[in-house]
Amino acid sequence: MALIEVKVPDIGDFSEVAVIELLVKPGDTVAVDQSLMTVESDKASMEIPSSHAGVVKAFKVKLGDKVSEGTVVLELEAEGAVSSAPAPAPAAAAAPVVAAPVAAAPVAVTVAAPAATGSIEVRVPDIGDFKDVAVIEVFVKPGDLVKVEQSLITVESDKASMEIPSSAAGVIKELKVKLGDKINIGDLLAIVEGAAAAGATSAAPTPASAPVAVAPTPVAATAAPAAATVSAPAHNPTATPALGLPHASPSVRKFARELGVPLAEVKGSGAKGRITQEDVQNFTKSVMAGAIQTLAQAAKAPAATAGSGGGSELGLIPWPKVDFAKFGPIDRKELGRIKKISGANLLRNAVMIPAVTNHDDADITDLEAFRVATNKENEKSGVKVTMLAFLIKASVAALKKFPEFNSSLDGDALVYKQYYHIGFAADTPNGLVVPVIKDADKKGVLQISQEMSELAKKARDGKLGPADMSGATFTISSLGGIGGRYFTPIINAPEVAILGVCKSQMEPVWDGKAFQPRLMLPLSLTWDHCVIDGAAAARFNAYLGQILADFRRVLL
Ligand code: CAO
Repeated sequence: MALIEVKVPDIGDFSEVAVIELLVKPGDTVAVDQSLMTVESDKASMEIPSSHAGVVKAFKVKLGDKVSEGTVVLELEAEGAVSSAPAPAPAAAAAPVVAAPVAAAPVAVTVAAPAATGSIEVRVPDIGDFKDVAVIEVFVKPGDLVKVEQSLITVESDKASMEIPSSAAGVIKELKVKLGDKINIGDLLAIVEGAAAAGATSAAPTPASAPVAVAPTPVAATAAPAAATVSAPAHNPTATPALGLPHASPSVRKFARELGVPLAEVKGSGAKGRITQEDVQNFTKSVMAGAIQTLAQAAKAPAATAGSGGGSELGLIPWPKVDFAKFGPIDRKELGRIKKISGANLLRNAVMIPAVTNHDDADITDLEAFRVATNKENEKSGVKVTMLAFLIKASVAALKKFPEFNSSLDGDALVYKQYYHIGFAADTPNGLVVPVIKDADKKGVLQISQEMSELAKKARDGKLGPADMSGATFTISSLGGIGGRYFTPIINAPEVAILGVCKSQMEPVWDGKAFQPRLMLPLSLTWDHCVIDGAAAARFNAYLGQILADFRRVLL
């Protein structure tokens, strides 16, 4: 495979532009024309495309580096030396390859003209290679007073965007374009009723004409630079719309538009507050989370409103947006896949289930002694009997006695399951997962212990498959090996209850005559009040406690 040097293509008048965003990383497979990085000057931002398809071997520049036409930006192990660049010989293995630019430098546009009065046609100037570019923003309306160089519209291709300025001063009489229109060089944009001090007139696409009056201002990744460029000039105080443009690359702007995300509401986490694709994704997620909450509220609305005639809207204030870095150093780390998935599930379950938690204590003095003795006897077998395995077995007995705890809601019906698959929460370096012991009612404590230890290892190694984690009818979350007294676990929908267990400890327990030292296990049972009543939950916990205190009760 040939090693190819990818260089900065002809980027027009721009030189020494800063690399502000790397869009690929070593090891990535890239296609011809795929954007590799974004560079930005004070007037434009543009994405540098790959001249070849292949695998990125190494970057030759880093964030903040200044590059110009011809700078080697990365090395590519080419899959096939097919270049989109106009010049280089396709077969030239190590030859420098220059990709076609994706964002044309602003090109001289308008011919300076004497002051004009009367109707003046403002046309699309020379916008380089771009054809059929879409109008994505319109800054002015008929009746507005515009100045020369004031931005009228923004156009955008998939790789760059730019503002088209007015070539004349005066009042907009007619606007000839609207959002979504595709425009080309020479197209009529507006009729301006010329003011006495009018500047250039026609936007004749004739760069040869010497005096350059107006150039389109690329705002590609722009915002901040565009604001500086377009609005800063003192003679152009009315070009305020450009000030509000969010700072984002063209592809991010396109991405946001496809999702219907208002960029103005997205907080950028990139350099100079630049909005990245991830910011747009995070914004979408936060909106979705809000929507789920509202849906949950809406689902409950009939009950809530029946008596009171109100309360159907959540009416929450927005999530606080805090610039944490203002208060001290921070380190931002994106959530992993498991955390994202479990977070979304936990949020839904927490919001949608009217959950109540009952706390109780179980006397496990004898059970623990039995467990320790069993482990001593079985030392050579390699299987360690765990308290959690006993809890699974005891829970099955309680689920059999109180079947609604082993059920799920399905619309208006309750589905009672005749099988007992018990999930157990496992803490892994990547987040919380819930492997499931299938048919726990048919298995002994030894077998459950062994399966649990295998599943827990698989969980830690990130090797659990969907089958290992599905079908649970009831879940146990044990923090017993870690500590704490009680907690309120969140139900793992569509289950209707979950048992939380904390660390057992010796406590003085009154036996009617004296305090006795007993090993007490804290239990926290969370249950869905749509399905289960408080009395049933108290009975479930009490029964569970009785079994744990004396496992012979399972036989009764
Ligand atoms: N009280 C006191 N000690 C306990 C105990 C309890 N309830 N449960 C376990 N222990 C002790 C054990 O005796 C063992 O001690 P030794 O090492 O001295 O023998 C130690 O804690 C570890 O126990 P274990 O090997 O039996 O493991 P476990 O069954 O407690 O836990 C697993 C296994 C997978 C559940 C656990 O590793 C885990 O991931 N727990 C966290 C679950 C979690 O995060 N829940 C919260 C979900 S909600 O966010």
